[in-house]
Amino acid sequence: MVSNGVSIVTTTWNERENIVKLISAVRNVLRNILHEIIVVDDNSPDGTIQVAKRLADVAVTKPMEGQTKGLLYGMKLAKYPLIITIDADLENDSIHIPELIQQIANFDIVVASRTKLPRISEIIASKTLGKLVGVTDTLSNFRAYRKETVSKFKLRGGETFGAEFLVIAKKKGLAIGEIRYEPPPRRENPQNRRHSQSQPTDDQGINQVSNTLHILNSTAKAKEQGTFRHFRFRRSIFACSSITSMT
Ligand SMILES: Nc1nc2c(ncn2[C@@H]2O[C@H](COP(=O)(O)OP(=O)(O)O)[C@@H](O)[C@H]2O)c(=O)[nH]1
Ligand SMILES: [Mg+2]
Repeated sequence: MVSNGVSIVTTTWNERENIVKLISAVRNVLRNILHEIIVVDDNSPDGTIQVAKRLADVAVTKPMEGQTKGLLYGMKLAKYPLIITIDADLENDSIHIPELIQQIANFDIVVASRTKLPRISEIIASKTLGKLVGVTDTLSNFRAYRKETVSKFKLRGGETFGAEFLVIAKKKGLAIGEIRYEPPPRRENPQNRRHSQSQPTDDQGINQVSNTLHILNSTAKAKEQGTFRHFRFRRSIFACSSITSMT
């Protein structure tokens, strides 16, 4: 599969310096493998797109919609049968790409999970949805996908698109694999990271929790209708709700 090529998809918001480092690291890791690098930028004010246009194979700007819509957009542009999604801020070390490529031979989706989850919303997702799908870091967007898998899915595309994708994949009986890595320290959260000053990082955590609850809730409904037969949903939702009410 890998001999047919790998599409690397990343999204950027004010990553002018990091995108240079990321592209150089990815090119180095994939120097013997046919690949393309796709950058989806939401018109970052720091001019990331000009740098990306010079260094990436595909660099596009689009209206401001956030990271996960950007990933979906970039995945649709991918020309190779294997897609790797990776953050541009260097928190996902491209050194793990070969392992993802190796593992995708055995699975339909492989998630690179962090061994330490810094946000409470990520821990909640891991302890609930994670148990459901057998992945410890459901909100990690550092992943390998078979392109044929991605094109079949209809997704809500919120902040937890990654988790939603895993639930649907599990329901469809796709094979989900995982590799684990120790993440570097999380970077600071400057105000200019996100496209909207009204969407600071705290809100991102709340969005993640609310989307996690939404996905659990829809999954529980699907179970009632007999379309999904996994795990103890009530316990998951209870755990999730009690933790949310504490935050
Ligand atoms: N296109 C686009 N990319 C974004 C947006 N917000 C974040 N990103 C990118 O998505 C990746 C992960 O974002 P980050 O803020 O680090 O998320 P975190 O690691 O979950 O805190 C980085 O490459 C960001 O530059 C956005 O609104 N639009
Ligand atoms: Mg980050």
